[in-house]
Amino acid sequence: MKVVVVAGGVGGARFLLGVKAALGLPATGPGDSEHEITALVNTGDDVWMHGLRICPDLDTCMYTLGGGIDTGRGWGHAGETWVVKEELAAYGAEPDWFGLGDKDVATHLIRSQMLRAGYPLSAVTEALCDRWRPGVRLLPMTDDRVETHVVVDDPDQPDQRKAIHFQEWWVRYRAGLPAHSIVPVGADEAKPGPGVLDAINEADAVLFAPSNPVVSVGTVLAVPGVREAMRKTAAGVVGVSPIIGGKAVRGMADACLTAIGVETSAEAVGRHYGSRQTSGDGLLDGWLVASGETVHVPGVAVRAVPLLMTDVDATAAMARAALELSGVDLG
Ligand code: FO1
Repeated sequence: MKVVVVAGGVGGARFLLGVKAALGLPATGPGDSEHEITALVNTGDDVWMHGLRICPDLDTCMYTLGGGIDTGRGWGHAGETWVVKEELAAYGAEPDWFGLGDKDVATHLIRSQMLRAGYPLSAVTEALCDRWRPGVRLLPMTDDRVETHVVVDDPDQPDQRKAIHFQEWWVRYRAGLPAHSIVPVGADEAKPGPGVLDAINEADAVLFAPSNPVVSVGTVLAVPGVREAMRKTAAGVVGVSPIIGGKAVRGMADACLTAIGVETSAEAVGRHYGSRQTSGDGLLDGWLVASGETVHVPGVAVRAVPLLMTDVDATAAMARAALELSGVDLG
């Protein structure tokens, strides 16, 4: 079976563990030849820091699916140390608010070296995955540079606005500065990465992970050509709500939804993605919401199931429900 999952960082990676388990694969480690799971991963969070190219969502998926993630944080290596970060701070090197782990630095050194040698991000990701064996094909949404920026009131000059990189808004300010707008800079000129459109066209099912609908799923959908392929594919397209009981499960999806004028509710996000059948630009055939919620999205089949990814079994049940709602036969 060919399953495509649109994913961001922590939520997307955890969901992918469940998709593997739902298809009878071990959650971490290599897959098998019977199933092909492809993750279309957001690269709008990517950032140059200290001369290194950091790709948080790709790395979070790679480490999580490869069994190397720090499960408490949800990002970065297990058993991480921070000596390089401390040494950089001792030099007064900015930024000092970003957690650059020593083991993580090796990943960024390999990636930065390959990028500087002219390899596209997709080839770099493939090379890194040779080591981590995630059992899922991790495809950057694009090989072109797209970086999400957030327009906020300038903390130093309150009557001025400024655009800061998503990572600064997310990590330094914990999304605490109200976002006037969120812009995936470069998206309009970006081309889908190698394999992205083919994966969507050839899929048996396309799932939106319960990732941030704005800065993760939304950014992948902002790459020209991706939405059109989603609307055209023969696969059923099903999303999983990242909002339960009117609250974002983790991260700051609410701050992002507010920035684009969407209410923080499963119903509003479902309507935001829209119906593929009955609207001109909608994408969903199905929408998975949390048990007990009554959600109506015109033109979209809604199902309520437990949505907390408390462990792999719970996530596998969610993934199975999403796959069934997409119309595939899990046997
Ligand atoms: N998130 C934080 O909240 N604090 C950090 O210091 C931090 C460092 C970091 C380093 C590498 C990496 O791959 C991810 C990192 N993240 C950190 C997570 C990251 O900012 C977010 O997970 C994604 O950008 C949003 O999905």
